[in-house]
Formats: sequence, structure tokens, C-alpha cells
Amino acid sequence: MAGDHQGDGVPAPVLDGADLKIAVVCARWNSQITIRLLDGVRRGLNEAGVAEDSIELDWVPGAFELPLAAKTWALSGRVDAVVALGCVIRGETTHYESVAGECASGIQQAQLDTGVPIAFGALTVENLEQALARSQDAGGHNVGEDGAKVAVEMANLVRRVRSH
Ligand code: INI
Repeated sequence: MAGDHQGDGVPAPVLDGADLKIAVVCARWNSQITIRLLDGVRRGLNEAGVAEDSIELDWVPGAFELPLAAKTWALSGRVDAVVALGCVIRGETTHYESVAGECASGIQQAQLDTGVPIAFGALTVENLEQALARSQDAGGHNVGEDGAKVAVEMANLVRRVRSH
């Protein structure tokens, strides 16, 4: 099968970001975690060959604001994909469901409305320990790094399909 690089029928993602422009929107709430996610994004984009000056970064107050910021970048026509970073910790808020749910569904809505990929790099976790485990340094699991790869893969998919 075309694109089967792993021998198991599942094609490897196209992670070439050399001529992609990516916006990152990052929540200040729980910034001790979101800066770690941001490090992960930078690693992931760097590995994919995205140039440093092709990365735009905007901070927003909290995860609830991520969908609007991401949609604004998506509509700008200036980027191929967006990565949205945040951290909502259940133990620290009484309105966890609202903030986490609105963030996730708003981001999905924004990418469907605009046709621009928006990677969901917001942690929705029970406690700080889980947040730290999902935002590790190089070599460990980092949801920001995952989001960077998702953004590059989906930007390439959208570009390929539209160009044929
Ligand atoms: N925003 C977060 O990003 N994480 C949280 O854990 C959180 N808590 O705990 O409430 C949070 N709240 C703020 C929210 O995202 C908005 O910024 C605020 O409601 C103003 O619109």
C-alpha cells in the first residue's frame, strides 16, 4: 500500500515542516506547566524542520480563551496550523468541566469552521503530578511535543489534499 512505511499497513506521518508556518497559543493559567508544554512544542517543531522565525506565539489568560485565539490565527491566512496549549487541573477548580469542555469543543469547532488544523495540546488532568508527567523534558512524554507533530502532519495532509 502506498505510504506504508512501517510494514504493518499503517503509514508513517509526514513530519516535514520545512516550509510550514505555525502559530502557538498558550494559556498563562498553570504557567508552570504550560511553559513546559511550550518547550515540547519548540522541540517537536524544531525536529520537524520548522524554522524558528516561522513560529508565532501568543499568550492568553486561560484555557477558556484558547479557541478564540486559535481561530483568530487560523482565519488570519498567515499560518498552516495552530497548536493550542493549556492546563486544566480538576482538583484546583470547581468549574473544571466547563473550562476543559469548552476549550476542547471550541478548538474542534474552530478547526472545522476554518479548515486550518488546530492541535489540542491542553492537558485536562486530575492533579499536578499528572500534569508534570505529561509535560516532560526531551525524551519523556510531552503533550506539547505531540501537538507540534500533529500540527505538522495535519498541515501537510490539508495542503496535499487541496493541491490535487
Ligand atoms: N484556566 C486554565 O487554563 N486552567 C485552569 O485550571 C483554570 N481553572 O482552574 O479555573 C482556568 N480558569 C480560567 C479560564 O480559563 C478563563 O481564563 C477565565 O474563566 C476567564 O474567561
